[in-house]
Amino acid sequence: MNNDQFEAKMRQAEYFHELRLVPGAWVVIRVDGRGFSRFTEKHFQKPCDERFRDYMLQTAQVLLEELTGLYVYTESDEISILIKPNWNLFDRGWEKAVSISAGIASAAFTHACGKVAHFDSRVWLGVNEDAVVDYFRWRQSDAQRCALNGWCYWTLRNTGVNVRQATKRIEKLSVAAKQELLLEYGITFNELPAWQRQGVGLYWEEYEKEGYNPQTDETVKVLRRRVKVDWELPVQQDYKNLLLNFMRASNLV
Ligand SMILES: Nc1nc2c(ncn2[C@@H]2O[C@H](COP(=O)(O)OP(=O)(O)OP(=O)(O)O)[C@@H](O)[C@H]2O)c(=O)[nH]1
Ligand SMILES: [Mg+2]
Repeated sequence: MNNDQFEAKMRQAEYFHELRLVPGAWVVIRVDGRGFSRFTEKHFQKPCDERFRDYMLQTAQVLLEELTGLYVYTESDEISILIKPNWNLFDRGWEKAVSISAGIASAAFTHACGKVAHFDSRVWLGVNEDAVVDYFRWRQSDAQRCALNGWCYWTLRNTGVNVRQATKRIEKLSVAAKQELLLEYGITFNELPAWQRQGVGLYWEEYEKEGYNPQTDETVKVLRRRVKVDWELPVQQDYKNLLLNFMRASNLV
């Protein structure tokens, strides 16, 4: 076997490397903190911690920029990055998309937080705009469910109830009953900060900046892009409209 044959034989065993993200499909890459239940328990306030949220937001912004995303959504220890159908980064290689996004998230979070943390990553594919809307509604309802459960669990724990009792007390309660439980402790769930209940969105916005044109010696207005952090994400139909706007605007570019 000559060198070329040997090279080809070895490359053949890189079995998944040729996999490509389906052409023309909407892509969402979701990264999720690995073992963050234990990690957050050691270092952060429960159930929601502003420092932790800020590290997640810094990580989300790096992902939006590095992966040239259209929209990024973060809740709990996860970040979803929406990528437009004609995205061509990494030649749409599936292995690259998954491994590089996990690498970026792990590095950015570790850098922001000062403690080593890892993220896993996966790819979701959407056939059309409606599927993408469903995806983000799905993650937003996960945020609502986790926030309500987290608040119930830690409110009970903070009054001296043990793990088993707290878990048992809330496991069969309806959403309304969980909200009632919180009210008994003076917490109105719907008045908690929106970032805790709805998650946070990041997207590009254009703004006008004053510039100087040396050729005409004039002050001119120029359009620039910056990342906007949306602390009050809408829900239901309004969220759908926001997402459709991003997707339709991206088709014009
Ligand atoms: N203390 C604290 N914990 C948080 C906060 N946000 C998310 N978490 C925790 O992060 C964990 C995220 O859940 P999972 O991703 O399902 O669990 P995990 O331990 O990361 O497990 P894997 O993702 O499977 O590796 C939950 O235990 C949340 O309570 C926060 O602001 N404060
Ligand atoms: Mg996790």
